[in-house]
Amino acid sequence: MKLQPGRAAGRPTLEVLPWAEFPVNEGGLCRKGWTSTGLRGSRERLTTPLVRDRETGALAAATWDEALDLVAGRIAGIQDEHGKDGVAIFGGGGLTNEKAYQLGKFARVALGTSQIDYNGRWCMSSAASAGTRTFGVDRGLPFPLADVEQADLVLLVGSNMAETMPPAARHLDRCRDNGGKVVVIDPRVTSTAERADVVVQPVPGTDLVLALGLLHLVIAGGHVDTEYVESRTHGFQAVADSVAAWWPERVERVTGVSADELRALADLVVSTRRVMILTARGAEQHATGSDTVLAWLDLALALGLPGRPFAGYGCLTGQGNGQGGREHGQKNDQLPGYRMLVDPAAREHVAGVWGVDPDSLPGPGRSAYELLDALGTDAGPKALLVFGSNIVVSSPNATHVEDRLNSLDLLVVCDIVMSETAAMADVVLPVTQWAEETGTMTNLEGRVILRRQAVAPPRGVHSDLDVISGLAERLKAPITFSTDPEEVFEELGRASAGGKADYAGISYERIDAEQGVFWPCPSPAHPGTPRMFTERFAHPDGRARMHVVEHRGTAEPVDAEYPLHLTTGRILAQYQSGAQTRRITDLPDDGAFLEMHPVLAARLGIADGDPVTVSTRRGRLQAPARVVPTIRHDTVFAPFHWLGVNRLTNDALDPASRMPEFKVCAAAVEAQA
Ligand SMILES: Nc1nc2c(c(=O)[nH]1)N[C@H]1C(S)=C(S)[C@@H](COP(=O)(O)OP(=O)(O)OC[C@H]3O[C@@H](n4cnc5c(=O)[nH]c(N)nc54)[C@H](O)[C@@H]3O)O[C@H]1N2
Ligand SMILES: Nc1nc2c(c(=O)[nH]1)N[C@H]1C(S)=C(S)[C@@H](COP(=O)(O)OP(=O)(O)OC[C@H]3O[C@@H](n4cnc5c(=O)[nH]c(N)nc54)[C@H](O)[C@@H]3O)O[C@H]1N2
Ligand SMILES: [Mo]
Repeated sequence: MKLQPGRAAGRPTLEVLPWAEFPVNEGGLCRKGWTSTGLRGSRERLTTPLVRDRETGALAAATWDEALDLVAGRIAGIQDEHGKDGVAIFGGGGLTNEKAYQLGKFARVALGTSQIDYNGRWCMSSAASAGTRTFGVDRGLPFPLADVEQADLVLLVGSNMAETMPPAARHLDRCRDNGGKVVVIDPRVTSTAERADVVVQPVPGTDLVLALGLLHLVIAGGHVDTEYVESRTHGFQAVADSVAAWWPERVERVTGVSADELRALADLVVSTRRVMILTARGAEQHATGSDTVLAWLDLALALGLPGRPFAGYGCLTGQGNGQGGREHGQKNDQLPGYRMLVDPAAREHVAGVWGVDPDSLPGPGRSAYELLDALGTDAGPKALLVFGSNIVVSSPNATHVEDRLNSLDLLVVCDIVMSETAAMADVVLPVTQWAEETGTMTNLEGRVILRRQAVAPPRGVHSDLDVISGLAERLKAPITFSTDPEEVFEELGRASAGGKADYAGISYERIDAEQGVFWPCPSPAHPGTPRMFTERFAHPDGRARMHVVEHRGTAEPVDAEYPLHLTTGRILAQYQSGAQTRRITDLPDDGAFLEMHPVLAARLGIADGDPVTVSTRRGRLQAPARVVPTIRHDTVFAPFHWLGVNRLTNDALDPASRMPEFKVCAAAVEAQA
């Protein structure tokens, strides 16, 4: 098998896109972006396939043919014994659209398995589920990011944008320069909060009640956009009835946000016209995450925001291809273009593009955590192939996940470095990274952008597309899997045609010429859709749905034994599981820490920098204390970039999105003796 570079291989990206004029980041990168080339040619890069020696237990170099023959042979054996679903796939939101699409097709056609899901389940799934229910479609931002600059008021609900999307935070600064106001809702006063006009610090996991309380005040004050609600939505009356009982003092008891603060916030919201509500992981990564987003969407609709210029609701997407990665088939229930596997017409269409019998396609499989939880059990898969995720570090209740991975007959990991998950694998396959391959990504605005290959990959390294194709061939798949990204993209366009995320009119040429193209874009003559919902929503009758949601509270309330809320998140200098950023020497890597308020620290006899033990019902972690006045007294925070933090987190899942409750569980902290 040979690596096939994209057609414009070697052409410097600068000639393709005038970056400084690119409206999303204006050529700006964050610290991780500037240093990311550090992994190129680094000794940390994997450059040869590795196969675990059964006798010594060590990973040893193998040729690509040996490794792929072995993987295909073991897959065939496992499927003979345990059925097609004996083999599972775990994908990633960092993969290009071409890879994500090809991975979904590989699972359903070459493996015939229903068992595929991906790390986006940890990421935007709650917002995706809520957006689909309310609007009939899920697109992170239904408007360009630069619209933020023209808003009168931006509400950031659980986003630390200044650390997690620094180039995007410039738009926020300009919004304020233009006279707009910014509200940050976060249990911590983050660097994003430092740029805000108003900071609201709720108890973790109570954003839902905050939204209900605001809607209560909007209705009580007579500020509902009645004309909009009547002409563009369904379900308002039931929602209005349900929030009647959420008067400010009751909201205060749940959220810790005072009744006065809530009233002031409501006054601000109703006195401004262009209000933008943006949620991120702080509000979404909860077992009530999808209901929380529904509640904020109800508020947005009652105010008549979605579709109004420079206003509305958006979800701040996570990974590089967090948006595209969730559209084209690596989700357990999904076919390309946001089509659903259970829909006979969708199966017919996509099977037609693929050249297979629709009846041969499996049905929906398990969601990400349920899949990991089932590995190696009697009813669960016996083999797992991982593409683009470091699951032992980033999954909730990680000790359990590690146990499940250890119980597998076969673990295959495709990665660029020896991640903690790769280190557990039976077979490790070294793949190309961003600059070394061509492919498209869809950003948080629904803008499809093209990243051309700029440099040659290290010798011995192949693309994920090569791996998929090589395995499919060895598994005697009924169809072939192209390794040429542009060819795959053209096929993706046909497969997505007529779907909600319709790419049929998008080509590599157009992306280059137009600074990206926004989906839906059903034909080459269509201009693409930067702003959605201006006239209608994506439900068949064009109206949005409002939803009654109830306050359920967090899955694991605090008690005498575990009296503190533990929340987790990110810091500027590290990325996700740290697999890439910890290997870049220019980035500070101080390890995990536990942030706590001086009042709590004093009560526990802890000084800044002291080693502490934080424990939950699932595990313990030792880390230095970081004593800061910016966090709530009842809450502690740890970044999840280092192994061990997720041994503490709760695997309670949201019933609709299957999102785990990363953002809150009950914890105890003590000084180390
Ligand atoms: N530096 C850096 N940037 C990144 C990443 C990274 O790993 N490092 N990862 C990327 C990815 S994949 C994603 S998904 C995004 C995530 O981007 P963000 O969502 O901005 O990041 P987080 O730090 O996970 O969470 C944001 C904030 O939520 C707060 N929070 C915790 N619990 C609650 C709660 O119950 N309610 C509210 N309102 N807030 C709460 C935390 O204190 C935190 O400041 O970042 C992307 N950018
Ligand atoms: N406690 C806690 N846990 C969390 C979160 C949280 O806020 N708190 N956030 C969650 C969120 S939002 C996310 S998105 C996840 C992310 O967590 P992970 O899914 O673990 O994400 P990464 O660390 O980016 O892992 C990606 C892996 O893919 C490799 N890789 C990079 N490019 C490629 C490629 O092109 N092909 C292949 N095959 N591999 C590649 C990288 O080297 C790395 O090992 O973590 C989740 N976990
Ligand atoms: Mo994410």
